[in-house]
Amino acid sequence: MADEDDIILSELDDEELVLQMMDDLYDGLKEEIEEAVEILLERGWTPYDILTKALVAGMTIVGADFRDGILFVPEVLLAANAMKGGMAILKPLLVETGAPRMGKMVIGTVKGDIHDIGKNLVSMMMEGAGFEVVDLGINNPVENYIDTAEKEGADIIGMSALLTTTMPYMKVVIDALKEKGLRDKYLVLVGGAPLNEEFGKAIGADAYCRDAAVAVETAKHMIARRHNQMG
Ligand code: B1M
Repeated sequence: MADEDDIILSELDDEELVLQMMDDLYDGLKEEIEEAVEILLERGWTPYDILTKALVAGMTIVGADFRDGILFVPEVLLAANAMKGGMAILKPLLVETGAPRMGKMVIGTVKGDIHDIGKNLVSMMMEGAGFEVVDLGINNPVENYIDTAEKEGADIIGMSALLTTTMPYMKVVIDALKEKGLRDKYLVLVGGAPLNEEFGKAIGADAYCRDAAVAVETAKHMIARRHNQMG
């Protein structure tokens, strides 16, 4: 629908374009988000900066208005869909090929929880850093984590939870690992907006990861330490 108010994204400077992306994400305009991501890439932005400074920053605004009852589930779904459109363009760029193999991670969102944007971001960044990632998707019971980690010979089990009601399930998975005598076999990393360092410690995870970049750094550091210990 072209009218005189139509905004030509390519004519905006970087700052205006990022603000416009936040608006477009808020309005769930997937095509506009995809176009803007392409424009920023052409202008030399790194995929990571586009993710964090435009897409994640925009989603934070959506989250605040969702919390405050200004936005509702259908609108947030559209915003999430628009964000995924942008992420799909960035994924192959974040996932470099030929990076040395760092280790293997099985990751999924826990049972009862269907939020997957943050988890997908972690998967992408981990792959970009040279980890092999087996993505279990959403709503995962204990068996999915443990059976897949065993079958795949994973080094790391990653869990994501976005709801205060689902985050305790992470402990269920960790306790099941303990019961099976498998706890020390895996590094268990947890993340998601409602978690914090203390919670990670309390449930017996190896580390809480504030964001995807921290997940990558923590995984690299812990895998290296483990290799050194074994060596
Ligand atoms: Co939901 N939701 N939601 N939601 N949603 C939240 C989480 C909420 C905080 C919104 C709010 O009220 N402000 C709130 C939870 C409140 C609480 O628990 N106390 C909430 C609610 C209540 C709900 C429903 C119950 C709403 C309803 O139905 N009435 C419902 C629950 C459904 C369910 O899961 N059973 C629901 C549904 C949905 C949608 C389906 C509409 C949609 C999800 C779409 C999708 O994911 N495909 C949605 C969305 C989009 C959100 C918000 C707005 C955004 C989440 C997001 O994608 N953030 C969210 C508000 C918020 O978090 N501010 C909200 C962007 C993403 C990049 O960040 O996921 O935090 P995040 O991931 C970060 C880090 O946390 C970390 O790294 C990521 C990247 O840096 N990280 C990890 C995440 N996982 C990790 C795993 C790791 C490591 C790091 O492993 C190693």
